Amino acid sequence: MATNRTFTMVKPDAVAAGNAGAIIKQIQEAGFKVIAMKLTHLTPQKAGEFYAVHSERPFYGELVEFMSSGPIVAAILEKDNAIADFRTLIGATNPADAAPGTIRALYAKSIGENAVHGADSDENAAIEGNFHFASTEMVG
Ligand code: 3AN
Repeated sequence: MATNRTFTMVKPDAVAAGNAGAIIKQIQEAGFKVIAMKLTHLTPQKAGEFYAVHSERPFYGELVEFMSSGPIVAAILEKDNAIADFRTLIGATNPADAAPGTIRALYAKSIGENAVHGADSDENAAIEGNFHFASTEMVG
């Protein structure tokens, strides 16, 4: 079923490299409307909570450390077919496998430091958006 909203984070590697503006521009040019957005710095506790679903994976500690290592830009985005279209726009998790022109192909350094997050389902987009934003911080 077509979904209307997704959730993204521009990760610490891309913010530190000064690429947040270019990434947000590419997202908007692909037809996504920004419903909520903030620059924030996750504590290790908050990053651990956000990625709790991955707590059994071998890279969990590394992921939490990385995601709390510097500021991120969190956003809720709206577009027809938002979940699938956004994952196409960002490319594969491993930038070595990401299609040319995708955000990860352009800006990601590695499978761990991969520039952007994109929600993988309607349900997770709502959970993740509500994790970062109060309803008063969302427009539309
Ligand atoms: P995606 O972000 O494409 O949905 P997931 O959900 O499999 O990918 O992984 C969540 C995050 O965990 C990734 N964005 C990446 O930062 C990190 N990650 C995934 N696989 C690895 C790995 N093999 N080594 C280090 N970090 C990883």
